[in-house]
Amino acid sequence: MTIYADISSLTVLGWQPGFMQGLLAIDADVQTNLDHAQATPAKSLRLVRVTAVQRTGLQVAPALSSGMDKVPVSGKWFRGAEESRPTVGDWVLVDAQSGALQHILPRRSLVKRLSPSGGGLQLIAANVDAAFIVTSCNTDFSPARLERYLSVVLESGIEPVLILTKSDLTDDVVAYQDELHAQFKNIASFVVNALDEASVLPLLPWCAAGQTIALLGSSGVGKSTLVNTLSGHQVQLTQNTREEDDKGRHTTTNRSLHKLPQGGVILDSPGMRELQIAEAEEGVDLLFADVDELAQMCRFNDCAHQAEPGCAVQQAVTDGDLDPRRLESYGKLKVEESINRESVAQRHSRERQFGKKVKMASADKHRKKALED
Ligand SMILES: Nc1nc2c(ncn2[C@@H]2O[C@H](COP(=O)(O)OP(=O)(O)O)[C@@H](O)[C@H]2O)c(=O)[nH]1
Ligand SMILES: [Mg+2]
Ligand SMILES: [Zn+2]
Repeated sequence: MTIYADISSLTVLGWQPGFMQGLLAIDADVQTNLDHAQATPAKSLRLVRVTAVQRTGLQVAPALSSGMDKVPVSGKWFRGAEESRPTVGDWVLVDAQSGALQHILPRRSLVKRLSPSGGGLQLIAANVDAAFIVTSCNTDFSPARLERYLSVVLESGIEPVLILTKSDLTDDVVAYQDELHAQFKNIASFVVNALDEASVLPLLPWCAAGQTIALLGSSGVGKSTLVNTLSGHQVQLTQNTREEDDKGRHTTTNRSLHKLPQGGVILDSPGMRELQIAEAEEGVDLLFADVDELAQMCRFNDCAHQAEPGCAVQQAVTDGDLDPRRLESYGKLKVEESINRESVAQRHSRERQFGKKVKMASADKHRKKALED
């Protein structure tokens, strides 16, 4: 088995030397598998990155030698747990001839949420180094909403950057800046005019070669505008120029990856109406590490930080050292996260049992058939 990869053309797509280990592990597996299956003809694999997920398959880069950049994904990839499915930003091995997906490399990070269409997880982006969490200087700005995005991003070890767009449309830039610093003092944040190149210059340090940035935020906050301004030309449709249908649907219907002139790549995504977190317990704890630290000093181990005597958390609120809004948000996210995590786990276990039944039924059929023959 040969894996074909032109590392120089992958570097401009965000390839980092750290991914090599995962590739070699797969390579070893492939060799072993082949040794045990002498009948399988040797094939070659291409290493590519998923740049968009479409209903009919994956868009990948660089294109295969046949010029093909859309590759089919067989149904078997959608049968297992959501995390074993390909998503934007994944490094994958595809059959050099047919383009069929063969392996997904181990990910360095993964952004996921509870699927809005019920039950399971939805993968948003893989192998992300930094997340631009975008909101605007208007009613979209909500610390509680930002905390949801932050939990998901911190969970995966991705560096968060908070971006408030539309600074040119408000007289209160300083008030927004102060609020950001007060609520998120340990997180990089910027108030920008996304339409203005000079205004987005402070974001360039995150856009260097080898870096992959994910854009997260509601629809209409200026994510695609940021992609265009950072790119120096229009690569993404924004809502100004959108081919809007009569329901006023968003322009960016798919997640997609774009190369930036600074060398990095940026993942645009459609706006999210809601971000329900799941499997983000560590992210929530990291975001509220200060509250957790206070909680260690409560008199009772099982303190609910309501009206218990000797509650260090409530004391901090009384002393003005802890914003009661953050305490409330922490509690809410903890509960939501654990309920959603539980429901995802239950769904997975149901699916596993169903999978087993299908396998057993099919084995039964084969056994019967063998007896009949
Ligand atoms: N004045 C101004 N308009 C902006 C800014 N950022 C985005 N817009 C406009 O807001 C609308 C939505 O932007 P778009 O990039 O499509 O949002 P997306 O849904 O997050 O991708 C478009 O009309 C943009 O031109 C900004 O900083 N200032
Ligand atoms: Mg957009
Ligand atoms: Zn307490």
